[in-house]
Amino acid sequence: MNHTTSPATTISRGRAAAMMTAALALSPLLGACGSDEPDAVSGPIELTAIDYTFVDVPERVTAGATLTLQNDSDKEVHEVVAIRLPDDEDRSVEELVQLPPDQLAGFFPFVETVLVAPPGESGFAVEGTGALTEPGRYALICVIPTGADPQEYLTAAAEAEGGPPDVAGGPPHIVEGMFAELVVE
Ligand SMILES: [Cu+2]
Repeated sequence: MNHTTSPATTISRGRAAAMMTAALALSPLLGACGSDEPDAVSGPIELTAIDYTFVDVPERVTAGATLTLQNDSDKEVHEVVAIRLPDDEDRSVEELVQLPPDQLAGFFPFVETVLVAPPGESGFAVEGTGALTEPGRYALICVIPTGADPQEYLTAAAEAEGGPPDVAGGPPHIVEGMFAELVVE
């Protein structure tokens, strides 16, 4: 984001200083009462996929919020696999995506929804409806092989009927950093 053309730069220095003072005065209050956490977003949660991360992932959403996925890559197909992590799982998503593939696969029964989006297009649900209905902590991951041919992937995914598509490619996009974490309340 380019801040150099922000309207804030046109605010007079005196006004900016006054706003800064007000913000500083408020911050101890916010910290003291614990209300500095962002409010939960009710959705739709419009995620954007780029090579190789998710953009605009809120920290907290309300139960029932629906995910959408826009793929802004011009070459890679992307997905968002939303996994409702077990309550006794306390490792971060960053730790979980480093597990060996067979251990990571142990979380696939907890998949709530999967959206897939071809390059430059909006996504569609291949599992669930996009809605995150159950409160808890979620991992959002993309495990599509790096460099996979989009059309080949989509064809293989349709043939696999919910199983993992068998296509040529490099490591899954989680290895490139394509994962995120959010809380449904
Ligand atoms: Cu991806």
